[in-house]
Amino acid sequence: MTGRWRRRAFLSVVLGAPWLAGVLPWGGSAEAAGIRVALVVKNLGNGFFEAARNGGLEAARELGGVEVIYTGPTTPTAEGQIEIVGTLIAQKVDAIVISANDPDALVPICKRAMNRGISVLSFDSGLAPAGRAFQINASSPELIGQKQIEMVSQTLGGKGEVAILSATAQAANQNTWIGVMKAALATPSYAGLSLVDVAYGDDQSDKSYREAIGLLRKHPNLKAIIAPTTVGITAAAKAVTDQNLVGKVFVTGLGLPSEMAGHVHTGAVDRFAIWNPIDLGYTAVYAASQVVAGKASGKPGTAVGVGRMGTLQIGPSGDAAMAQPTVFDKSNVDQFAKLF
Ligand code: RAM
Repeated sequence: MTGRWRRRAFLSVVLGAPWLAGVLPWGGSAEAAGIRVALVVKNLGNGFFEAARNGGLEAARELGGVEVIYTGPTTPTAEGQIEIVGTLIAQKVDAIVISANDPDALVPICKRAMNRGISVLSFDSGLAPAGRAFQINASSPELIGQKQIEMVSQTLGGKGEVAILSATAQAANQNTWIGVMKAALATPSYAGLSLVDVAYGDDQSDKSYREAIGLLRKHPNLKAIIAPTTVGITAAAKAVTDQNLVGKVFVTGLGLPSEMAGHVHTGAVDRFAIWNPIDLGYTAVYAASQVVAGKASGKPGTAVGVGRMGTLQIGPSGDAAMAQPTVFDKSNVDQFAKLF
């Protein structure tokens, strides 16, 4: 038991009340027992992570006594995150919840954090098991990958050339989904679709846009771009629109209804999918707080209570998955665009 853990255990005994739930016996500020949870995202300025931050803040408000430090590099690099984690170690935060820009490069610094008694979890884009207690996946990686092939097949009537426009080449989440997509494309159900290219826009709008234009020029028979990233899908839809290819080339993948509604209405996007990023951030901060408080071990095969999201089951390999991705089209995009 580390010093911090001892202190927490001691506090919970002394207070004799569920202090994590923000109910302090003297009715004072919960800050006295404050847990500091750092939410380290791939990069700042990404609407997906901003929605996750809002969910994290909601969990902190609900729990009381939890402070969320929302941080990340300006561009999605492992180096930027390594520097940030180093600073968080020096600041002695209680937990680090990270969407990693590289599953392996972050492991040594995250191990150092754990050795100093900091709870480390990954969410969204996972860290290799050696670098964290467990990984929270928004949904099952298989479902996310398959859903994108199912969508493109529905839009194209099962036929045509498709290309993938991804985030960074090291992103564990996108790489897992691409692996599932390739496997699905190799099955007889999708024999009419051919994957002609995979490009990387690094979750930067300008680079994603340039890469999308590059795909359109390089593959004159391209029928669809699948972008498994909220940044990439927006840039690809804009590229298709600017090139006057709406109706000829369709864009699909993972997007935020708030960013995609316009493109769905113009027809650049027929359908796309996503899970609720607010719920993901809420779950991540809630789970981390529970581990810090000693209310959950975070060990494989155990469960963590996550407030309004119920219970997170940690699988045998230390991975926990949340809900199914939802598909959005003209019928429901406006309704959800108000939320995320
Ligand atoms: C981008 C990021 C994030 C991913 C979403 C779908 O915002 O790459 O990691 O989960 O897209």
